[in-house]
Amino acid sequence: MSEKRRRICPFCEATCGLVLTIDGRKVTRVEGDADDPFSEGFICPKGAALAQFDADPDRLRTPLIREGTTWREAAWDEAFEHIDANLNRIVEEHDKHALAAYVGNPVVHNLSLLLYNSVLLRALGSPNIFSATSVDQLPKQLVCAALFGTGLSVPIPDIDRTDYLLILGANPVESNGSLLTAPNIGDRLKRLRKRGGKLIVIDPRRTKTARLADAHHFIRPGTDAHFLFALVHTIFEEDLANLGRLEEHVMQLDQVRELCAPFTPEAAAGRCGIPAETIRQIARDLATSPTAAVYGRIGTCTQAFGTLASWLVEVIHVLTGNLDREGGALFTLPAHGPGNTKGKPGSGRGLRMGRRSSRVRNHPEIFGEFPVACLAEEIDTPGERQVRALITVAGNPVLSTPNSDRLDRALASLEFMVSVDVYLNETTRHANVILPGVSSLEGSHYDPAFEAFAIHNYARYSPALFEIPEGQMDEWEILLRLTGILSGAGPQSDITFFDDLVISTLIQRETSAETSCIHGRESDEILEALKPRRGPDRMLDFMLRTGPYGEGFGANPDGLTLDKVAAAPTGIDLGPLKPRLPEVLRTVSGKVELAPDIVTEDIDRLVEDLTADDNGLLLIGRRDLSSNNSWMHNLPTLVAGHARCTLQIHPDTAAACGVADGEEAAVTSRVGTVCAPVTVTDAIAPGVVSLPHGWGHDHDDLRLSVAREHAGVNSNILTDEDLMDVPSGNAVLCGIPVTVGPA
Ligand SMILES: Nc1nc2c(c(=O)[nH]1)N[C@H]1C(S)=C(S)[C@@H](COP(=O)(O)OP(=O)(O)OC[C@H]3O[C@@H](n4cnc5c(=O)[nH]c(N)nc54)[C@H](O)[C@@H]3O)O[C@H]1N2
Ligand SMILES: Nc1nc2c(c(=O)[nH]1)N[C@H]1C(S)=C(S)[C@@H](COP(=O)(O)OP(=O)(O)OC[C@H]3O[C@@H](n4cnc5c(=O)[nH]c(N)nc54)[C@H](O)[C@@H]3O)O[C@H]1N2
Ligand code: SF4
Ligand SMILES: [Mo]
Repeated sequence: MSEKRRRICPFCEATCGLVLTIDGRKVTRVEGDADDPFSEGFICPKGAALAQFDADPDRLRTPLIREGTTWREAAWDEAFEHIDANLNRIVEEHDKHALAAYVGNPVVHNLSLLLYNSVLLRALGSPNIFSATSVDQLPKQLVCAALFGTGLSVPIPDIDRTDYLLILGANPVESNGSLLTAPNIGDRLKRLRKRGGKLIVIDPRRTKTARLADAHHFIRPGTDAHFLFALVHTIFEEDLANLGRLEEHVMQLDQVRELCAPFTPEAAAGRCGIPAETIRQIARDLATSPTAAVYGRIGTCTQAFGTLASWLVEVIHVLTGNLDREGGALFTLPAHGPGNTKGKPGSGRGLRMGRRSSRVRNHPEIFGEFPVACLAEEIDTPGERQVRALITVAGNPVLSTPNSDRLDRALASLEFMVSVDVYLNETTRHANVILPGVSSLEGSHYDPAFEAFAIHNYARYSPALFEIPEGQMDEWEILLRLTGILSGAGPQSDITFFDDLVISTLIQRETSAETSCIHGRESDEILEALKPRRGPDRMLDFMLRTGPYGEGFGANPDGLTLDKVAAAPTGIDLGPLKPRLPEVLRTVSGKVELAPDIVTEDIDRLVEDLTADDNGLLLIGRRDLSSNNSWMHNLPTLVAGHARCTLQIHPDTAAACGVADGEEAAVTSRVGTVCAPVTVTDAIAPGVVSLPHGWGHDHDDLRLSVAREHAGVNSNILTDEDLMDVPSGNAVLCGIPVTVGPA
């Protein structure tokens, strides 16, 4: 007897609603949920492959302990005892500085990991915390924290209502959007144009998104900040700035006016390759359209001027009056109540960084982390406080971070490594113990992170579809067992004790906060009201009940609880985004601090770059609808058909380099060389080559039988750990100098 069950797709930020047909423990069909008002029935090949992931025989289900070059299945208790003995030995011989952690992207897509990861990291007791954030959105979050007070206060382009959308360095038709949860985005962009809106795309490739646009312009990789500064220059020069109601909420406008002086459209054009007259026209259109928004993502973040480019996006929103305006870019008000809904509305502590620095490169901490481009050197540079043990949680840094050959060697040299992961892959092969997560269908699902970046306020929950199989462990429990080990409670620590401690701490924080709806209440009473839930569901229920729409444990009886959200088949619609200024701000001044030092101090470097003499070949990446970073290549339908890991190159550039379509080319950077088959196409700018990341599954010792047949090459063998966006330390992954020739 088969039945249909609804489920939110866990794979990407679009969070599509799916309908799964299940027969016993088996998923027999996956479809888009036509009744989901948010995703409108949309599904992509990855969502459709959810059944394959669930059933993948290579997906790990038992802890593995490595003995030399072979792996042995182990009982959970033995695995934790092994970890306890080794981590404690290392901490005794050195101290907690010898420990490090790397947290990967799927943590944000997994409720258990998202809510309990910070508990583990606190218990680590070491400053050596790294994550995929610093090969991704860190510059944007840094800018938002500096301007608006928290790293989660990211203005979301209001694509369903805007009249003019400028997209740079993002290809949402292929990636389905990031820091922009807008399922079925291709149709949304088509509707934007149908209602008379304009779409402009700036990208070194003519992408699927560019093909939907009114205009597409090639840009020299890494020069978006020049282009955007020239837009700002034009807006001031032509007296087009019009802040409207923002005027009273914004400071340091005059500083921005002065800083943009060198960036005339002519000067920028020479560097970015977009004609000065085009730059002027885009500036005028942005300023004079009834509403407009700018969306910059991976291409504008993972580049040499990622912070400046991300900053200029927000400066343009401010100058054109589009920040916090319907049709412009607005702040969400998500149900789970993140930092910019807590504390005193309108002001706060603002951005704090640099409380510590990394040992080798002396890079300041941001949001409690060091840049992952510094991870290998922390392991392979001898000395006091050298990293000797690593915990990875849902991360594959060997394929996703710069100079991965060096990191691969560094991981092999560790004294001990633990991975919480679902595959034996390029990174986890270096672990001494792998602790397997469950299938995502065996846990409940909610997207606190992506609801905070959505174009509409929504609350959607999926209960676990299947029970956790005998002999497996939910990941929050795995993380609490590791927390026990790191806090000295031993390998057998009582999960319930730690879980109660975590929730009690959260409750106490709320009951003692003056602005909370449960201020002054007894903690025990709140704890009692959360029964019988435990783990992530209890935490989520608490967050929803104390969030901006929450029931407040009786204070607002019509408000949200997890029960209410769970009872709504396609979630609860909390309405379109609305203006939130000045309430959303958590800056010290209580204003939008438009020209913070951390940003403006980097402008000299950009001015210098304005006249840089750079004609060499530059490497960028790209994404494919059927792939997801490094870890979905073991699902047969996603690797079927044409090879995806090819080197795209313009015909003129190919001729100059002596390579031809279908042939192998050698690509060389300062740090490495890879060989990949060539795709010649005029959809990429001359002087630029593109290779997707996340491939290179060609080691003998991986348990990825399908991926190994479609190995591809690892583009991060070419990316360079010395190239960073200076203010944030984010890795440069777009615009790597390379040479190309026949293999
Ligand atoms: N050159 C280049 N490099 C890039 C990028 C680029 O554009 N160009 N993009 C960067 C970006 S944006 C990102 S986010 C990073 C991603 O970098 P990572 O997060 O390091 O890599 P992923 O490929 O997402 O690998 C995720 C890991 O989590 C495991 N996993 C998957 N699901 C689960 C689960 O439910 N539980 C557990 N425990 N494990 C799970 C997978 O097996 C895999 O080992 O890559 C970055 N690297
Ligand atoms: N199918 C699929 N979906 C995904 C992922 C995936 O791997 N596959 N990964 C997920 C993750 S972790 C993330 S962070 C998001 C990322 O989502 P997006 O930001 O949309 O990522 P990309 O598709 O890589 O698009 C980046 C674009 O920037 C362009 N570009 C490169 N360099 C520059 C530059 O210097 N300037 C400009 N203007 N453009 C440049 C590239 O050509 C590319 O088209 O996607 C998520 N969704
Ligand atoms: S776009 Fe695809 S992978 Fe992303 S949520 Fe929707 S179905 Fe899942
Ligand atoms: Mo990402």
